Amino acid sequence: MRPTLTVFESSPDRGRGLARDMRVRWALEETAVPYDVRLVSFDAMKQAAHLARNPFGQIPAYEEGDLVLFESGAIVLHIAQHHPGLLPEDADARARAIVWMFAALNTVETPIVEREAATYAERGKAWQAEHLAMLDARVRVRLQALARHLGDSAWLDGAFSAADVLMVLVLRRLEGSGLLEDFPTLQAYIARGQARPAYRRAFEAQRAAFEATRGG
Ligand code: GTB
Repeated sequence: MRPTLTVFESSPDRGRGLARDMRVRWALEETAVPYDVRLVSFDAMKQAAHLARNPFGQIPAYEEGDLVLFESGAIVLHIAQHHPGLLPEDADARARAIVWMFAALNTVETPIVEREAATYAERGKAWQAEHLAMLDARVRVRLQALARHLGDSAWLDGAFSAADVLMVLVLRRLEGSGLLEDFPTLQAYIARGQARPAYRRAFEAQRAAFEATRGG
């Protein structure tokens, strides 16, 4: 059953692959699953038809026959559980990969998103610089631990997995922040992910969608 992925009609990241549909696109490319795309406008995202797909009125949403899923991490896990290539066969190794999927979304992404929100929501506020310094420090603690864990390894736990799909894209959210520059291990890790052919295909697909909708 060919799945349909619902994504921004016009992504605010302007085709930089930072919106959360990129995780799902990358997972589908890694597992060689062809898919269709539905584009939704910001208005349509809050209408009943899309709320039936995602109760929070957000992207991504994923449909496969009668199955309708939201939450990018859960969608990536679903794809990884049903197609070979993104989770190890060995039960313990599979459990560890799933641990790292949660770590990417709960332990690493959370302070990164909090920091990102403060950069625009608190713009112009007297306390922003002090608050950002505190949030930067929290992100650095996570980056230090992650870099220590990775060490000389290519991927988070043995072979490339769905956890790496999530972690590489979570880390990409720090682009432009200046925080990654102190962590060459993590910069090399991100570059390894971006060099994968499946990543390139996913990136080009989301960029083409953005270019098409802006008339370019
Ligand atoms: N936990 C959910 C998941 O993982 O699926 C979060 C989904 C989510 O935040 N979706 C965002 C959304 O739909 C898009 S990805 N926002 C619209 C709304 O809430 O009304 C977040 C995102 C948006 C833009 C950029 N950017 O411009 O760089 C990066 C990331």
